[in-house]
Amino acid sequence: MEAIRVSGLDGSAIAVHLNGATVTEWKNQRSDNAFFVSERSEWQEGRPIRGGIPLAFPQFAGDGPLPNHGLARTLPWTVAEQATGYIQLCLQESAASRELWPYAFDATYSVTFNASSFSSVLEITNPHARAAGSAMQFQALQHTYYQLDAVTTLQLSGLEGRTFLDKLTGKSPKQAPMTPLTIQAETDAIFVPSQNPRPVLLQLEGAPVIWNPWIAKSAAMADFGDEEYQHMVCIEPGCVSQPVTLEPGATFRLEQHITLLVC
Ligand code: TA6
Repeated sequence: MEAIRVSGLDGSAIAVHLNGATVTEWKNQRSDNAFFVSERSEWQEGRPIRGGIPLAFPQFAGDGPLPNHGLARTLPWTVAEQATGYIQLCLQESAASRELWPYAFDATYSVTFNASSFSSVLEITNPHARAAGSAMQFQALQHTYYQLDAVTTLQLSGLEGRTFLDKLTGKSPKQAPMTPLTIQAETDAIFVPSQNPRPVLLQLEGAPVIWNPWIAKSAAMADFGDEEYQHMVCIEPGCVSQPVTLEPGATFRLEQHITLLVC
């Protein structure tokens, strides 16, 4: 599965796959790849890539009748526009998508980057005319995998005291501690929106999902190395706990902005 390589300023570059519009690399001023990709990832059309930024749409996880994380991450997108430090991909409803989900939609995924910042915006439009069409409801998320030296040294600030649904204990609401979030065991936390969202280590809007499979879940995933949990964390901006209702003619926008803290 060939990647599209886009060059940016100051030696920066990204790699993106038409399969799911999945960004798998961001070469920046601090690393050859800020994103984690499993050495055991599958690289087949129609199969999810284990790493980078898989897109979850119109469903998160197994919350409904669709495959895990919906259909966007395993359908072929097309390039709409490309320039230095920028690429935009698009996906429209098709016979393949209608088999799984009976709604018309127009999706675009725009990535803008350089050697110190990376932004990716997922936009979903309900193409029906305002008068004639019907609203559509969905979840959407950018499932971003970050490469880490050691997950046990991660301090994730900006979520102190926030409410989250714990997927490991059946989504019961819990309160995050008033200290930076650390990962010391399997973690699968769906944060709910807050009135005053703050930058979460990497500037994120909305309410992220934080995930690390830890030991047992890593061993259970065929496309994930047993020890790889030690060098990754998923910080996933999205609308999960409160699905989106999109009226005819309206456009939903989910942004992710990553700024390298040069220290
Ligand atoms: O985002 C967290 C999560 O929903 C986990 O529960 C785990 O299922 C992860 O996504 C990966 O899902 P995948 O379908 O890519 O194996």
